Amino acid sequence: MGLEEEIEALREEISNTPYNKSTESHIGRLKAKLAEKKEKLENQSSAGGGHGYAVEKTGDATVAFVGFPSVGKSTLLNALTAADSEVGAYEFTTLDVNPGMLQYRGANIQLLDVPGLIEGAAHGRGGGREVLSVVRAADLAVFVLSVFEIDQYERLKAELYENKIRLDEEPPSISVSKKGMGGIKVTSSVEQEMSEDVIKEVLRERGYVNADVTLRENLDIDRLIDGIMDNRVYIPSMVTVNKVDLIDPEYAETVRERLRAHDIAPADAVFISAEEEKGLESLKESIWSNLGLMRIYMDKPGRGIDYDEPLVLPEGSTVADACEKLGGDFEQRFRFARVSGPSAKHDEQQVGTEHVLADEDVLRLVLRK
Ligand SMILES: Nc1nc2c(ncn2[C@@H]2O[C@H](COP(=O)(O)OP(=O)(O)OP(=O)(O)O)[C@@H](O)[C@H]2O)c(=O)[nH]1
Ligand SMILES: [Mg+2]
Repeated sequence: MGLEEEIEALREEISNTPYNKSTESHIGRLKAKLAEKKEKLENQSSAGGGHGYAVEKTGDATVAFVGFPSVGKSTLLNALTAADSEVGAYEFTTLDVNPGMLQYRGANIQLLDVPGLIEGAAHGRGGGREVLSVVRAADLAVFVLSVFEIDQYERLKAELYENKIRLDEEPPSISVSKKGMGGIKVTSSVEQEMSEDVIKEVLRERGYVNADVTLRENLDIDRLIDGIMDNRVYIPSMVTVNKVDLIDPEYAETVRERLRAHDIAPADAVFISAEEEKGLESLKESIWSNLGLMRIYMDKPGRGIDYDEPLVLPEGSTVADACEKLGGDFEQRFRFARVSGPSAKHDEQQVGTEHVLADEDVLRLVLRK
């Protein structure tokens, strides 16, 4: 039996086995085995000369537009950026990944228009795997849905999941350290719904013989496997609904219903018309907030405060992070900093490298000569 058949057989067995306490360990083992085989298959095919898209990551953040063919991804990219991505009234106009740069609030946000995801893309058909590798490297996935095809959302999400992209969730809180002896020891700071035996089975299947496993959240089998496999990425996502120019106002309620049916709060989905350039300001605003970025205005000696080109950092960044992003020898020469704005107790507050900055702070670094 080839790897692909083995994977198919495992999938089948998993879906045919009812889940209960007595089958839990068995299912755990099967799922771990499946994850292992999929990884192997992947390594094989990438060794066989599979080449991903080499889109260089530039700017402060990268956003991937994910959608079926012809939903308007290229039109949208063109409307948002200066790039000229080919737009056509037939499917698969975009045979390659098109990058464009969106300037928003002083940040450079790279937008990637990826070819339409199709059925089976995650299994390497239709060049889908290369497309998905682009999504994996992004800081945010934006699902582009056409107003008449909201249901495509589930398929897109499934494709991403299959390709080990986890949306809107934190990485599992689990650590495993290999030991020389003593078998597998499980410690958990919270109560687990899975029995210890299941956890051990899954780890053994992954090849652990002696190891200390520490869990800090209640995990199910899938998240346990995610936690012990490499290669999972965790990125936020959002939804935009395109081609709203084609519907009557009354139909909007139907669209909202469809969104709710897929657990998308209608208020969180951004309604746009890429063609008529409507709703694009809300979309940019929403992309910005989903990326979780903030602007730091640098007060440069002799040059004043630079409001045009802020330093763009992830929310929660510190003065040390700002120094690092600035590069050079700022970190080594750092004496103290002065901060004014939302994070400061008062103007020109003197702070150290550990100070947590906030959006629109003004920052001045005082350095050693
Ligand atoms: N009415 C209307 N048509 C749109 C809108 N956005 C895109 N279109 C049309 O939809 C068709 C497909 O648009 P593209 O931007 O090429 O779609 P795509 O998602 O990039 O498609 P692929 O590259 O094939 O994956 C084109 O004829 C566009 O003119 C919109 O907001 N309203
Ligand atoms: Mg396109």
